[in-house]
Amino acid sequence: MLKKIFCSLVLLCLLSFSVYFWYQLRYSNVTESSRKVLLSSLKDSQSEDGLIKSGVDYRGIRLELDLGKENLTKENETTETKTHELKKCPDPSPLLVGPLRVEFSTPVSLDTVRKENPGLQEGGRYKPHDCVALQKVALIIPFRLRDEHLKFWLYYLHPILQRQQLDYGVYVINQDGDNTFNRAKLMNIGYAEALKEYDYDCFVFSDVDLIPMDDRNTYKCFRQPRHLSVSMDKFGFKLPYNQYFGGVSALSKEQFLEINGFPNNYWGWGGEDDDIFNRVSSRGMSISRPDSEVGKCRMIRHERDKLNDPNPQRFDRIQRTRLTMNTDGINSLKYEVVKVEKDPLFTKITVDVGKP
Ligand code: UDH
Ligand code: NGS
Repeated sequence: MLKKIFCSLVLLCLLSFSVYFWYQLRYSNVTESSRKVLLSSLKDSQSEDGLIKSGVDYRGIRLELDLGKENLTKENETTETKTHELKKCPDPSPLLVGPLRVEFSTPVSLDTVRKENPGLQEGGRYKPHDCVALQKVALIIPFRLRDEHLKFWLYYLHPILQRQQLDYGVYVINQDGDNTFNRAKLMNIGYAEALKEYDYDCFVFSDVDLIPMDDRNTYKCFRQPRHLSVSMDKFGFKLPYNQYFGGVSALSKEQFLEINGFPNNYWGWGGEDDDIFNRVSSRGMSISRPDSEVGKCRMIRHERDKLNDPNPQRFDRIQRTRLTMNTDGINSLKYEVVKVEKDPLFTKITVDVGKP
């Protein structure tokens, strides 16, 4: 009898232990895997003071994770621990100096620019060492046959962007062949290609011949789409017209997607920037701008480019933005990458954009 009771007790104990272990194993796996799914499915979004990840978790509950504080999964622990120790970079950056002297009389060489910017990583990438940048910014330059201008752009902009403490990359989107130039389509391509490389949350689109004259004009994104080249020397340091959105502009990923990116069918000079302005205002957004002192910039003087004659269709097209913007944009973008070149100062992506 005693033996029977003893045996039943042992069996009961074994059973409870196995139930306990099974429960532990299952519970910890579910938590771990749900967290992984959650982290990878959350979308980036921007807050006033930096970046948060937000979305809906596996239970359908809305979450906002500040990645600066969030404990990440084990495989990320080693790389992320370093980031955890760093604080967010202050806003504005304490490294800014204000007004800058900008002139183009002495040519610069790429070698000099490379030597003067030893902190860059292959492809024109940079991030501050002692703090976590507030934004990850892709700088997109529509380009064809403007190598002299590009040297000045890199010479002036790299030190400025580093003082602005941005986590950034420079993408020169070079139109291949000798068809008519298409600035807006090249900028769409820049957006798509940069995102293949890094999780950028802000896109600054800059003409290659425009240089800011004050480093307080931060090349980052704001709550509203930003126009940065507001006070150009060639327009007497004034806006040529209120709706002007050409030269240099900055849109967050969300803002860019909200307007379906830029038009792909403006071939030749003019109007594509007005179309982008129309897209922004038709979505109820406004344009944010620095004041005319901080927004001063110089344009490198040049002749009209070949294969970029004024587009005779531009006036008709800008009348129809609201009708065309949902079907012509980042959702209809088609192109082919011909070549990708990595220089220490920039990533050059040569593309076939097709023809009109
Ligand atoms: N771009 C090129 N190559 C070209 C054409 C344009 O790289 O062949 C790029 C470049 O980044 C340029 C931008 O596209 O800054 C805008 O070019 P644009 O021609 O629309 O504007 P930009 O202000 O010149 O450079 C306007 C015509 C100037 C005529 C001056 C006559 N004295
Ligand atoms: C407007 C153009 C814009 C252009 C702006 C400034 O007239 O695309 O002039 O040009 N719009 C149309 O033609 C519809 S600029 O003086 O920089 O060459 O950006």
